[in-house]
This record gives sequence, structure tokens and C-alpha cells, in this order.
Amino acid sequence: MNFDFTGRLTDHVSQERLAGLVSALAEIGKSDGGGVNRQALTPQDVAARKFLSQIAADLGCEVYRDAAANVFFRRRGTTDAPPVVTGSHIDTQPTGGRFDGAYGVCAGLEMLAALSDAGVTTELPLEVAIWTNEEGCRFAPGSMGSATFVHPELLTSFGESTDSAGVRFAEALADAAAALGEIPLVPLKRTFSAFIEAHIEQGPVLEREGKKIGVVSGIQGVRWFRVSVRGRTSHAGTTPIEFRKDAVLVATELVQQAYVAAYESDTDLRLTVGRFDVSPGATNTIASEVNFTIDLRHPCEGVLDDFEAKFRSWTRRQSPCTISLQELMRHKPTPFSGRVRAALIGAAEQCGEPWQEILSGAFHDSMYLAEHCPTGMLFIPSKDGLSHHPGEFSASDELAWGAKALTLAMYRLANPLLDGAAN
Ligand code: HGY
Ligand code: MN
Ligand code: MN
Repeated sequence: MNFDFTGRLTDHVSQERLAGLVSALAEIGKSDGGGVNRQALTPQDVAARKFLSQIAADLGCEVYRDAAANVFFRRRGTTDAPPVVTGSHIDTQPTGGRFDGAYGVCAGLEMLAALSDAGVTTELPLEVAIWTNEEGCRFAPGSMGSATFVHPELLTSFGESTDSAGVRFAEALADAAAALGEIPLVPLKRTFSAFIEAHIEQGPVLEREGKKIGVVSGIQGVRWFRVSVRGRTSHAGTTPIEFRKDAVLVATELVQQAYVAAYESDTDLRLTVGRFDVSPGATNTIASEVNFTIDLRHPCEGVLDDFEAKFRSWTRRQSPCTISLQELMRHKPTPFSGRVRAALIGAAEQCGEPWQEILSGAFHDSMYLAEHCPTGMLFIPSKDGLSHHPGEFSASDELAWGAKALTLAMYRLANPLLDGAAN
């Protein structure tokens, strides 16, 4: 790639415009402490899609959506070959920050704006995607939009997932489709030439190592479970120990056993109990039911298998309560495409900022896109490694460096003659 031309290309990436877009998007679903609560398919999520669609249209893009309410901003190329796509999610955790997911979509729009300012047209079309329900906190599992794009048959079962108010995903999806109805529909599973996701690291590594860009080698494996422990309500004062069927006692034994085993076994194993719901929830009534979640992660599938087998054996213990386990999500460890990593390494080198390779501890929509087309990711640093927290932060220059690297890598992949690795 000729450096002086593409060097000028990155000159068109505007740090101010990008930081302004991230801030404007964060206003939609803004929560206390500078965070964002914009959960999947809520009115805030739909409003944010409309807001970004208008920005894309103003850039001359065509706007599309699919049956999973994924939204795509398309910039024509000189050919009609399958597009090179970037993007991420804009739904957030309940106590989310303004960068998780949103940065990748805003960086994609900044790339399109920079190419327009530079008066550059790529050979292959470019698209920026907004994937539905990546977080999986309102409706489990996560990454439903990208999973459905790659595996359309999943949409039916996803539709039965309910939120804490009992709303089915299918209903929320129908409401969003109605609200976005004027956007033309495109099929699921369209052919892509390649996919790149720009994302905040959500961990401490890049900041600790003094790096501005992370070229992501892959994503560790993830498994989610819901554990239900069912006992019997009875009086807190009169019921002797031997008559109790105390769901909290049994559930907390299981949780403690899982955490101790996880921390003792392997420093790379990540186990989290994020939800722990007790009913009936009265101070002086022994709990009849506890539902809690398990989020299990590791780079090696064998370690996940071993831990899952151990945990399942613990749920079959002798107990005054009944214990059941439901799998909510499972994705194997995902290595990224050598070709896309080469394009990102070339881009990071060209930016001249310190960079390194890094494995992703968080899952991303890219874990499904990697099953569909050559896929890779780039990271920018997260202050104090904080994420899924209102205080999540990346500096404006870090946002811009990531967008410059994204622009260079996308430009290379969208002009195959430039991308020697493609030949
Ligand atoms: O949970 C995750 O890894 C992602 O941030 N949703
Ligand atoms: Mn994310
Ligand atoms: Mn997240």
C-alpha cells in the first residue's frame, strides 16, 4: 500500500468528529455517573439506530436492516462484489459505559466520513453493521443478532427468550421492526468479503503495556448457565435445621464451591456469578427458590469441558433441594483470520503507534462472523481496564488511532490488488 497516499487518508480521520459522535450517541440512554443504559431493543436502542442511520444517510450511504434487526450502512464500491464490513453493537449493560460496542460503530462511521472527505472510492463496497443484542443481559444469550445473521435457523429459539418482565425477544423484535419499518430489508447470511470489529479492550493489558492498538489474535471460549435450586418455604423461627429445604443454603454452597475450584485451578479461568435471584425474598421465610447464573470463560475448550463436568457433578449431590442446570450460551474459542490480522498489523505499523497482539477476554459479535468470513478485531485501551461500568473510558486520541488503523485495514481489504495477502 503506498504510504504517502494512505498516510493522507488517515489525515482525514477527525478526532473531534469521532469523539463528538461517541458523546452524542451516549446521550441516548444516558444514565447516572456518565454511563449508558441502552439495553437491547428498548426504545433507547431503537432511537440510537435511527440517530446513526440518519448520520449514515447524510454520508450518502444506503441503509438496510435484516430479520434480526441488524442494521447496515452501505457505501458503494466501484464493483458490486461482496462488501468488506465493520461494526459492532450499540446495546449496553444496565450499568454500561459509553464505549463498549458503540466505539466500533462510531469508528466505522468515521472511516466512511474520512473516505468521503478524501474523495476515495474503494473497489469493494463497504458496510458498517449494528448487531442486535450483543450483551445478552436483557435477553440471553448474547450476540443474538450476529448469531442469527450467520445461523438464521437460531432466530426461532431466540424468539422465546424472555426478559425479567416476561417480554419475549420475538415481541421486542417485532416492535423494533415496526419502528424501523421504513428501512429496506435484506436477507440474513449475506456474503461478506471480510469483517473487522473495532472495540475497546475492556481489560488492563494495553494500558499497562503502553500500547495504543491491539491486534486481536482471537476470542476465548464462553459458556453461560442458569442454575435453579428449589426447596420449600417455611418459618424462619420455628423450623428446625433437619426440616429445612433452604434454597439459599444449597445455592451458596454451590457458588462457593465453584469459585474456590475456579480460583484454585487455573489463573486463566474466569468464573462469574452475576445474577442471584431469591424468592419469595422475605426476611423471616426460608427461601424456596434461588436462580443464579454462571459465566465461564477460558482460551482452551478442554479446560471448559473439565470444569463444566465437575460443576454438573456437584449439582447432582444429595440435597434437601432439587437442583437443575440450563445452558444459556456456548461458543468455542475463536482464532481470527491470518489475512485480516496481517491487514491490521500493516495498518498498526503504518499508524506508527505502539501496538501488540492480544487475546480477547470478552466475547464479541466477531466470534460468529469468524464462522462466516475472514474476520479480525482491533482494540484500543480501556482506562484502568474498566468496562461494564459507567466509568468506562478511552481517550479521544485513542479513539482516533483505532479509527485510523481501521480505515487503513478496511481500505486495504476493499482494494484486493493492494492486499497482497488476498492473492
Ligand atoms: O460479556 C462479554 O464478553 C461482552 O462484553 N458482552
Ligand atoms: Mn462489546
Ligand atoms: Mn459488553
